[in-house]
Amino acid sequence: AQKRIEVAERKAKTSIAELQQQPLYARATLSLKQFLLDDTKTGIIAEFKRQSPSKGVINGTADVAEVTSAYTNNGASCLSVLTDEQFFGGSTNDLIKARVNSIPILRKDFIVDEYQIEEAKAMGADVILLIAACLTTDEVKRLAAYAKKLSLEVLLELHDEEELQHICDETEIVGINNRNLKTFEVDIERSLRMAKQIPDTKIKVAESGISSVENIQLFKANGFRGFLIGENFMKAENPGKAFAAFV
Ligand code: IGP
Repeated sequence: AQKRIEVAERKAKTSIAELQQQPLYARATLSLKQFLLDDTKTGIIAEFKRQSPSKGVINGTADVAEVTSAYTNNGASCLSVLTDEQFFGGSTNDLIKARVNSIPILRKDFIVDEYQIEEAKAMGADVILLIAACLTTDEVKRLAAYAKKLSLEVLLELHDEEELQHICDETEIVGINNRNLKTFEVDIERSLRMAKQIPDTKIKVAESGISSVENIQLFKANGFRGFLIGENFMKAENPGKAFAAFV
């Protein structure tokens, strides 16, 4: 299957050899899969997101180390940190600062090549996001295999039925984005329908627009193990406190 969204290539500043020398590159990564399969944990992937194309500025003052530490101490199973600057106001530094925590971290970005996977490893990420809409099926296979070689796991993100073809042996964790990438509309029913078409061997993650414990119960009842939540926490002045009150 073909990709449907074109992502502009970025200029590489640092060589791969230099990335591999960075202090966090050699650390032992954590397994998101393991954290999501642990029934004693919440399954919540708590996101640090300053702004978004649909909402504009969500939180202009939150401190990344403070917020991600509060997420972690109150039971998040994983952290998601936006590193895309152009649309989400994130940065490599945000992820490095979140690395004070000992739970898996997802590098949330538009990954289209191996260089960005090397970068993810160098900044201390454990998991990379591969968005089906930005990639061909062959690219997903190739990039997922590359991530595995670096001991990184992959969250493959789908947002409609046509993208189910992007699931492959190399992608063990599959996210369904409840938010339509073009209209920004949230449709949970569509996600539940799609989930039925994903093999049971895959770990399913529900993404976006989750704002209640009832939402999570519904996803759980439909076989989901992970719940990616950003805005619901970030829109609060103190996102860590909002997380603590939620769980
Ligand atoms: C979080 P929300 O609605 O809880 O803030 O959503 C996350 O799913 C969303 O930020 C997201 C995203 C993405 C951002 C999902 N897929 C791809 C950037 C790129």
